[in-house]
Amino acid sequence: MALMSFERKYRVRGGTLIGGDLFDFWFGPFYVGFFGVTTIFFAVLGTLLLVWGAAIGPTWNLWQINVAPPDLKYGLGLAPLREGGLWQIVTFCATGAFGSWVLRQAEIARKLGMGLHVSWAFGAAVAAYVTLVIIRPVLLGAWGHGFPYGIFSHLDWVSNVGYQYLHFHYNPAHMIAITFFFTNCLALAMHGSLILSVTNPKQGEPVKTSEHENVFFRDLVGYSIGALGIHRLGTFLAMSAGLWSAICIVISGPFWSKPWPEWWNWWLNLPIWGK
Ligand code: UQ2
Repeated sequence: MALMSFERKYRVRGGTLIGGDLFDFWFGPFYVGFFGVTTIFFAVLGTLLLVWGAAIGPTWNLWQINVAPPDLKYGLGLAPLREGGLWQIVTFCATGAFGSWVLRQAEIARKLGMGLHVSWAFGAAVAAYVTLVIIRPVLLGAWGHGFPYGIFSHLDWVSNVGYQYLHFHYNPAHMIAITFFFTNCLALAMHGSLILSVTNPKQGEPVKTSEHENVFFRDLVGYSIGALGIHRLGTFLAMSAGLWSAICIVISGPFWSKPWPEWWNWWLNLPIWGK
């Protein structure tokens, strides 16, 4: 579908954060904007560099292709292209592309007079990525602490870093993050199924409305959070999951370098047990 009839009304000028009217136009159905241009630039360059990394690597097996960060000996300096420099530029491109996408979302929302909730929500996911490949490596003093760009290789990285702290599931921030991921699943399953159920009544019966949604959950659990409330809850749960994920990894190393199970010794070390 090219341009739907009502869309023309919403193709308004302004709302740009940078560049004024310069890139304030559409390419087919897509809004361009300054950040549309930078998104395309970083995404294309980063992707081509990953393909090049694969080409100079030992395999074209999709599962095994790997573009790794530099050795720890390079610290926070630039590494030769074939020894992690490629990873460094790809990381720069990815951060540039993700950041541009956040700002493009913000420009479109501003143009339409909407809130910036989508930008902030996506920003939480971007923050988790940036924490893994920039903030934590910088705090630890070497780009080599970033995760490698590859399917199996990043799985190996997660496993190795987990075992480095003996048992990562004892990390309290990791526990909180997982609790948010699971609760997010519960909330979306409840919400998705509720909406599908009210919009799919028996043959010949009218579609049900928000009254039925409220009554269903009041009958079931004595409480309805409301049509707007469930979306506030969902945004909160999803952003919290991303943010606590970022927290659980950024404290591992920079602020806690022992096995995570030992962190719980604070309980035995309370001054209330005597002796
Ligand atoms: C609700 C409501 C919706 C919903 C859902 C509920 C009409 C269409 C799913 C029910 C939500 C409750 C009871 C809160 C659950 C809390 C947690 C932490 C999972 O009331 O309003 O809108 O979709």
